Amino acid sequence: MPYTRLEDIDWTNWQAQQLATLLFVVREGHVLLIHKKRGLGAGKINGPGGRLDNGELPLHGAIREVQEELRVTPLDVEHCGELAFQFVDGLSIHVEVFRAGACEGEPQETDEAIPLWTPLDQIPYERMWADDRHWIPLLLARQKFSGRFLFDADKMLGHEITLIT
Ligand code: 6OG
Repeated sequence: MPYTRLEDIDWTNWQAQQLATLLFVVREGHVLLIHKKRGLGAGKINGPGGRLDNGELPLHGAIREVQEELRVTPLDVEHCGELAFQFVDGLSIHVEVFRAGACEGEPQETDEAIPLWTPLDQIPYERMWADDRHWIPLLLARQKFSGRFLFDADKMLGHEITLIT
């Protein structure tokens, strides 16, 4: 550290300081996104998600975060991929990514998020983290993925995505 290139990172021994999740409900040609009101990435559009509690399984954390942020329960949840984020200031986050085929209830605005049912051909990548355009299309195509990214604050310095068969 500090890193300037993705290749400078020793990914074999890389361990994230923070474990988090993202979950995308995809239903009837729409995906459930949020305008995030607080936390890392506040002001951006993202999927609902957040950090895991101590010892919590990623699937449980992903469902809990959707319940807390939007007051709905995702159903038919499947694992889609994983993302490793290294920031040049030292922060590192590992994110397990899920999709759901439905949800129970109507999404509501909370202190954390405003729900946005977004048509699949109108995903606002310009208002999202820079990595999203590289893997959300894979999630929508049901192609499993593993991604590694280097960020300097909002700026993506490098990325590498592997398709999982
Ligand atoms: P809380 O602060 O809400 O957890 N997250 C990212 N998501 C995307 N798409 N790209 C990134 O690029 C991200 N970095 C973090 C993971 C943080 C939430 O933000 C996500 C969590 O859902 C750097 O507890």
